[in-house]
Amino acid sequence: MSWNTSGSSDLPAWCSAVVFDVDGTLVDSERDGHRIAFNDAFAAAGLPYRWDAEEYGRLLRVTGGRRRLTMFLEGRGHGVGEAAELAASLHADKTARFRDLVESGGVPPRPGVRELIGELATAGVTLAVATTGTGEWVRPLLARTFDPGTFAVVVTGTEVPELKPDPAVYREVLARLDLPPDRALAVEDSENGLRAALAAGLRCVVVTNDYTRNQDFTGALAIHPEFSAHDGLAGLIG
Ligand code: XBP
Ligand code: MG
Repeated sequence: MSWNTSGSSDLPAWCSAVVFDVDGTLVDSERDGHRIAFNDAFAAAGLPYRWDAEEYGRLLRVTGGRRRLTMFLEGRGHGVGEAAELAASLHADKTARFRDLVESGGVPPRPGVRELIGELATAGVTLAVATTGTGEWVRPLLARTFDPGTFAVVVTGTEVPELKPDPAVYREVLARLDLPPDRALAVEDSENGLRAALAAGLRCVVVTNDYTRNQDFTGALAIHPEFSAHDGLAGLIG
């Protein structure tokens, strides 16, 4: 595998690879995507729970849909074992529903993302994905949103033992790229994602959204409110 050792004119020489988060970063998927699928799964199971947009924002502090469900159900008085079992079946149904939404084109990229990815690819930067999301919907989402072969490596929450803020997913990406952490830049939208990237030794740029705007991004290389606010590749870093 060969690396961009000289750097592009707009990116520093250390930046051989850019590793993107998915939820909230490549796509605005939470409030009008995952949340709706969770609520439809509750309804289909005959459960009275519904997550409004505000409550879902608080629940997002727990990464991973299945973990989020388990914690919520335990908080609603379901016993530990029962909550875990119910969370597993609800999450399987939710995943199928969200995958259907992805396949119908209902989860578009954030504005400016496709342009940025195109610029990075043209500059010879290796691209990868590190997400907590489930492989069953992540891979079809990437396939329908980006050109084939855009990402050299994709690691999902299905393939790692611990989810963000644990660094496992970033470590796995670096291992598969055979790249040291100081040669890669992470792009994240949340504090949990930033912590995961930093703990794995990557530099990290944060592009916030409505759910994450007020989180603590201490340690980020740069913080932006949107992708379209960037001035090309250099604007992403600085
Ligand atoms: C994303 C998540 C995921 C999604 C739902 O975090 O935590 O759980 O909310 O997807 P990040 P799944 O953007 O930091 O990777 O239901 O497939 O987990
Ligand atoms: Mg995210």
